[in-house]
Amino acid sequence: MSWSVGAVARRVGLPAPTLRSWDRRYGIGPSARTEGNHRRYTAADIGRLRLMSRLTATGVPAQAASEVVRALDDDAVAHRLEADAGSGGSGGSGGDEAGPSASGTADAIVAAAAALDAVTLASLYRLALRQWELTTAWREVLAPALREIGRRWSDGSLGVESEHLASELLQSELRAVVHAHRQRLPGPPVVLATADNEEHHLPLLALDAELARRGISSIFLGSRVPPSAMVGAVRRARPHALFLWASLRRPTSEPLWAELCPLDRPITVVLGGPGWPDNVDVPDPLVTVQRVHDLDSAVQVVLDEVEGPERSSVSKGRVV
Ligand code: B12
Repeated sequence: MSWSVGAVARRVGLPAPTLRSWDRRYGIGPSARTEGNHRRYTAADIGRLRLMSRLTATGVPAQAASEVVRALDDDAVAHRLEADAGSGGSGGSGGDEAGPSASGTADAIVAAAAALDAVTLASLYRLALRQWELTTAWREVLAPALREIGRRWSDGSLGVESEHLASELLQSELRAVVHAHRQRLPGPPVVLATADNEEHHLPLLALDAELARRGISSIFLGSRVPPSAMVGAVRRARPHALFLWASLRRPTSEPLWAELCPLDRPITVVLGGPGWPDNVDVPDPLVTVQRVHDLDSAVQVVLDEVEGPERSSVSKGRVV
């Protein structure tokens, strides 16, 4: 079954000239024409128009939106529309009435990464960071998209170049948040670093961005930080806390503690990421180790450290 442009315009609530223009300019059009060259839209074509309409309604430029829509197959478009309908036909978790769903935005990010579409990717990241609180955007959109990109890379359906592009552009957007809020503040900061063998640092950057937004100063050392440099920074900056990220599994005998200890003053070491073992014993009573499992709790632990927390439930030198 297929429909004329006028009938489709009424169904999707868009003017017929817009539909013709999307077809001519962006290739989002009907898959068939009559013998007289009139447009005939199928149900799948209409699904694409609806998705295009939702993306453009939330501020994604038409060109970028069309590239996302074209990168998805019919099933992915239908899945994305169903997910939106299931979440009330609009924003999903955290979205507004007219906005896209979190899962749909994550799908679009993965599709744009697969298509190596830098413009769309950057628009989608900005859209997510504008539409949701940063921690919600990370939890509901960005981290799920990254996990899916990682999954597709490991099953061979997506090249590592897509993973690099997705992470490079996300770094730029998160750094823009940091720069927009960075200010010189009194008091010892928080030092953020990854383990020495670790290139993954996007979660660390997300934490840095959220701390900057909340007016907490930090020293962001980034990835692959040699233990001696990390310890040098801790001794000089005298931070409230040291946050360490590890995506990759850490060695059974952790070399970091030998460098860090002994210390001359108490410090809380906050460990995040799947690379850390469940039980960590740091051989120094001045070190309190806290293990966190998501961005929200990482922010909370750092805030507690900076603002003078109730620490009675925390025992020294052990994971809490
Ligand atoms: C982006 C990425 C890269 C980028 C990193 C760019 C950068 N500057 O960060 C590049 C391309 C450089 C890269 C390189 C590599 N990568 Co990589 N990468 C990823 C990817 C897609 C996202 C990483 C990320 O940011 N994850 C963070 C969040 C999104 O995911 P998560 O850790 O699973 O989140 C869990 C928790 O940590 C928590 N959480 C989520 N967010 C936050 C935030 C905070 C603050 C806290 C506390 C908790 C928290 O919730 C989740 C549930 O438990 C992951 C896929 C994945 N699943 O993570 C692979 C992944 C981590 N990479 C992997 C691999 C194997 C590599 C390489 C070894 C590949 C290679 N052969 O070269 C190298 C490693 C180089 C090195 N020495 O570090 C594997 C790791 C497998 C393993 N456990 O050992 C993964 C899991 C991909 C896969 N499915 O196999 N990678």
